[in-house]
Amino acid sequence: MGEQSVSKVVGATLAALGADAVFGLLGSGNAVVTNALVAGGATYHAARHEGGATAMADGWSRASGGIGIVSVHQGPGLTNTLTALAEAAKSRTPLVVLAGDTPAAALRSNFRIDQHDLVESVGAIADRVHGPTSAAGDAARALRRAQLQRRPVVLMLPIDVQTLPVPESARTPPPATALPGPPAARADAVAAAARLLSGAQRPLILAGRGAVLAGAAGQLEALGERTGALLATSAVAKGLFAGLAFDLGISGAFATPLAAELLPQADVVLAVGATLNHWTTRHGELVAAGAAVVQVDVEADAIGASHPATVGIVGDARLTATALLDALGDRDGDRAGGWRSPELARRIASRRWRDEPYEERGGERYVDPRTLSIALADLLPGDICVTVDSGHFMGYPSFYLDVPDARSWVFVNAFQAVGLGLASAIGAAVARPERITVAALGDGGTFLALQELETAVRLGLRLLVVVYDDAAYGAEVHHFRTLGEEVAAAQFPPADLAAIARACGAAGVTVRSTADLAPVADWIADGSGPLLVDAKVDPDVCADWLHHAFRTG
Ligand SMILES: Cc1ncc(C[n+]2csc(CCOP(=O)(O)OP(=O)(O)O)c2C)c(N)n1
Repeated sequence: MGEQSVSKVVGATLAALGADAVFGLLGSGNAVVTNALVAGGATYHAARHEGGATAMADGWSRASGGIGIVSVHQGPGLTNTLTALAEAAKSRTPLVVLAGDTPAAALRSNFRIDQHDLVESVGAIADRVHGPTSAAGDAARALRRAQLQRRPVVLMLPIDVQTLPVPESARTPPPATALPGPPAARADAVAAAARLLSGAQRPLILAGRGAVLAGAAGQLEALGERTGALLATSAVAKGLFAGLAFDLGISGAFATPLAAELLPQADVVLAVGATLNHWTTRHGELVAAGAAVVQVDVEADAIGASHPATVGIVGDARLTATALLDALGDRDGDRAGGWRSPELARRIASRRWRDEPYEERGGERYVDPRTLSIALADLLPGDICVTVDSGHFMGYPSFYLDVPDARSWVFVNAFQAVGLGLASAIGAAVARPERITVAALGDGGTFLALQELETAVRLGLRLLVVVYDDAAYGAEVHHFRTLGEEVAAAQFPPADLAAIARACGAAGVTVRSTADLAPVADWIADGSGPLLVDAKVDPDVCADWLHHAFRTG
């Protein structure tokens, strides 16, 4: 074997440990490590902006369950990742971000910033490659920390250290000690929760991102059957209970009227990997004041942080659900209680969002965003992935587009940053190239990420970009209008996004009525590469859910 530099050993180590998809933007500070990853068997996907690369790795990780790898240049290469990095940190997405760094002694380098404090300030873990003898172990540690702590780890690679030769004896990481398993719940807390659940008349299981990350769907479904509980998810965990008769869908601002009626009737709420924040509870309204709340979370800090918990269980969602099943088994034999009934199942099935009447808006110039979404849902196959950006429009895909499971729902809104949806969708599409990925965006979010249309085309992805185009930052317009503020600064002249898509090499279609969707049906049947649907929606339609969102307190 020829001489191996630190960069080569870091890339080779990550590849050997299973690094799969790498998203990045090349500079001198990350070129060698990236090439070493590829030489080791990983696949590199070039983005057009480091923020895009990071959001792609986030979307890829959410859809695949793997650890996403990002590769960026030092200084500006890293600062460009920050918004997407904050989203990934808040969403607990495991990523390893390889970032060049200025040499410790290069005090006057243009690229110099405090990279460590920068990334820690947005919730990522800062780590570094220390030198030739530790390089392999440093790389292995970054992967391990990302996996264990469910967060992005930024591994700094100082460019002077990168080129140092690694002695033969240090080219492989020290043997891995087995990863500690996820935390198991305390038996007394499980017993207390089981007592509450077995005494419940109307139990509810409310699952969040923690349940998705832990892969707890099956255990929670069994727990629902065992206790007669109704099921619901936070917005980010949509799809976890897809297809189940007693799934109420999303709890929170996006809850159906029937869900909003039933959720506050629960007398015991089992919140699993869901922090019961003001989005999920509609500022507390969806949890009855007298309801007992059992909260399960891997982090002790999360217990009771947003909503008081009667019983707190620090533990992994899947393991805790299994422990609860065991505890309930001992207590109750085969008797299932709860409020499940064929009649309730029928009501739930007949009161989905698409069954709720609305007054059609649109006319010659505009398509009603609800009608558009329902029509798209009817055209699309069942096995799709949906990614949702941030903005007023985001209720529509959340209401009307169904996904087969929670890993097919990429809801990038933990940081509430507009503009991450397109790149996240690209990452999700890379993870599952055989099926259609829908990127639901506003026009504002589309313009913030436009350069990645070229990436989607270059990668030949089956991506349906649906732009709810109201020629405005609609969420801001609707909010400030009610406050009597001037809104012109948030409004724009019409833009031909379909033409912009075509200029990037994608297909593009402008939609003002469902009749304009014929090319979309053709593309779904046998299209290749991305299609952008520029749906001109009425800028004056304001969704009810926005009133919940903008309430303070
Ligand atoms: C990066 C970022 N910039 C600004 C905001 C403030 N903001 C919240 S919603 C919104 C409008 C988004 O517009 P668009 O994507 O067109 O969706 P719409 O609200 O019109 O449906 C803006 C600018 C934000 N959340 N994130």
